[in-house]
Amino acid sequence: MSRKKIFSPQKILLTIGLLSGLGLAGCAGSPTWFEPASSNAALITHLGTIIFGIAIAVFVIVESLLIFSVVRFSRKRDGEPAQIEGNTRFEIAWTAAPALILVVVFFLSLQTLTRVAYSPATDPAGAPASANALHVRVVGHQWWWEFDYPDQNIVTANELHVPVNTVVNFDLESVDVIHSFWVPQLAGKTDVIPGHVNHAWFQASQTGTFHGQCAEFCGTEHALMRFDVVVQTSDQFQAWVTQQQAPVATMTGAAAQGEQLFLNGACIACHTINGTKAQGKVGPNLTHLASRSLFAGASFDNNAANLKRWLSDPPAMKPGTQMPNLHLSQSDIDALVAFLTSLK
Ligand code: HEC
Ligand SMILES: [Cu+2]
Repeated sequence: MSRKKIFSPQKILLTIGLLSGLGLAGCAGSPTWFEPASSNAALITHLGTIIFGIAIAVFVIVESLLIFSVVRFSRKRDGEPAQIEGNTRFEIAWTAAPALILVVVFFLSLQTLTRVAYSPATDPAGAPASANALHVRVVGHQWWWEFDYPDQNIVTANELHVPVNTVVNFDLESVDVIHSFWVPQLAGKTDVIPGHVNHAWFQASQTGTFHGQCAEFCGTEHALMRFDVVVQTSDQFQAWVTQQQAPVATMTGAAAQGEQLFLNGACIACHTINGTKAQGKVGPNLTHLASRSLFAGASFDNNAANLKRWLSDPPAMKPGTQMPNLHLSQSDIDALVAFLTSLK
């Protein structure tokens, strides 16, 4: 009877291949810290690379010693090797070496931490204060992000617009549980804590759309609590500000019918539309909903088909969501979506 080998080289290679395939598939389109797009993210990536390098060196040394010992001192080769106990010099060495590595990593981390913690716009010890820093209040909600621009009088959700090469100072707050604000390509994680205002900042060095994600487990839909950061040239950003400040357009046809349903229905208990009697604060401000490319924690493409699916049964699309199924008729849903898609 032949004994089956459990760990054939083919099987090991296959396993490694499958695992790395899975890992890469999981990364497609998700946040990455490998391509920093701000000074802070560059510092964090730099530190991460050093620590990763140290970890690889430790791995290679330890595994080589292990494999060497297994082969060199195998019973098959020379019989049972000498049984020794204790070696003071070795023990001191393998206690001191990791301690030394940890001390080095600690001081490198401390250095990075102090450099990313203070915004040049608020910290006198930092770089020259930039007078035109942008101020954004970030409010974490189960499970979506609110972005307020107090100086511009804008309230939006799940899509943060910022100008390139400008310091952006964030005040982070939560209305419910602890969340964490994280945009790997722009800023490290900062906790978003109820009853306490935390601060973060970044200065984007290139334009583009960067993915953000809540990084502190906050309940059922933690994974669908995402957002996008759209970094624009200052002209594009100004155009966006002007658009967001504009009042709601006058609706006609089905959209006007939808507007009436909205203003006379349950929606106003939870949603705000600037300049109307809809002043609810439980859900996202919808004044310029149609200007955003994603909705519900940046989880779904913002188009008529998805909005219809959403209004017919929100918890079916995002289980656990705080927006209930309002049991709307199909004709009401059609009119409401005509209205929502006109909120440019
Ligand atoms: C009980 C409160 C409540 C009521 C009533 C309510 N909503 Fe919502 N709505 C929410 C919450 C909370 C969210 C955020 C859901 C999430 O992302 O998990 C939301 C999300 C949305 C979104 C997606 C917005 C975005 O930017 O992500 C739309 C569109 C929407 N609601 C439309 C409506 C309409 C239309 C009505 C009335 C028919 C309505 N809602 C009634 C609470 C409510
Ligand atoms: Cu979360």
